[in-house]
Amino acid sequence: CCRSPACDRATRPRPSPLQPPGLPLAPCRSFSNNKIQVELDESSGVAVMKFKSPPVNSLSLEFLTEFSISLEKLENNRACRGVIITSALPKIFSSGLDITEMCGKSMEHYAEFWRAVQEMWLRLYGSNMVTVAAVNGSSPAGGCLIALSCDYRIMAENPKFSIGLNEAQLGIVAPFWFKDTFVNVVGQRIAERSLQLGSLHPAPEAHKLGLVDELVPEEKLMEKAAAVMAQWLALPDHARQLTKTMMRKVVLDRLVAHREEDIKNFITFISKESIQKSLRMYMEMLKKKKS
Ligand code: CO8
Repeated sequence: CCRSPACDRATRPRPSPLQPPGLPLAPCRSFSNNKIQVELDESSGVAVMKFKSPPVNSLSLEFLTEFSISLEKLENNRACRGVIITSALPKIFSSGLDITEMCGKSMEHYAEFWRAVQEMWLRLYGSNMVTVAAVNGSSPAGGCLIALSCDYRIMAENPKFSIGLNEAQLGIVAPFWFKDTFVNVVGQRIAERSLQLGSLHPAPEAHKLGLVDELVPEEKLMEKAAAVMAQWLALPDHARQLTKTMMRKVVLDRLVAHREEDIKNFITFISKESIQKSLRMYMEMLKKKKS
């Protein structure tokens, strides 16, 4: 058992608590891919991951692959205990799955894309690190899933920013593991209503529903996220990690057990002409809204 990342992380010496703002900068290691920038402060053990894929941080195959690789790198780095996830773009956290990846592509592409979506979620929801989402913009569908998969969600208190699983509005259905993640945060009743209506909740409403844990003025978001992270990291890793695993394992295992079937279901569903038509109309609606 002690070879597992959880045990390894639990028994190694813990770095110092998170450095308060204003002190000289601690040693930082950063790596940046095309779409995601990561900075790890080795003295605190906290990484900040910023999505930087304009215009809207949509979750393309390339983005998802970079995301999973970045998470894996941090997970395997003994100096990292927690990650704050946010966006480098103004007004948008993430617009969710890249709809163009689900339109007019081959079966092979749909399979590869869906496997990457699954992989991202398995890594994030199952992470041993403390994960805090600093939601600094709108966060529909897959963007909401990322926030829901973290341990704690702080959102900028701007009512123009909204969050939710709005798949029903696109004429598609959130998969069971999106639903499970949502239910585990807000409970059955709220999830049932919100999912059926494909609701996007403005930040104040999302807070009322428990979809996000806290609202703060946008300029205080990162400071608050750092403070929350320090609070979570003050506990011994092993107890927190084992508790997290106990809470999330059933839901994670359900996808692991049905992964291939889930990919097949996605391909069958997304290739239907009626679904393709809905997605095309939705993309057109987005473009019209702009002009
Ligand atoms: N995918 C691809 N392109 C997108 C997406 C997206 N998710 N979102 C926006 N874009 C594009 C727009 O078409 C536009 O392109 P262009 O510049 O070529 O016209 C560009 O990004 C900028 O978009 P906007 O002008 O709309 O930008 P705004 O800042 O005004 O608004 C929003 C940003 C709020 C994010 C808005 O773009 C929006 O609402 N986007 C749609 C978000 C959405 O509904 N996402 C759902 C994706 S589906 C998903 O994540 C889960 C699917 C589960 C699959 C289950 C199947 C079985």
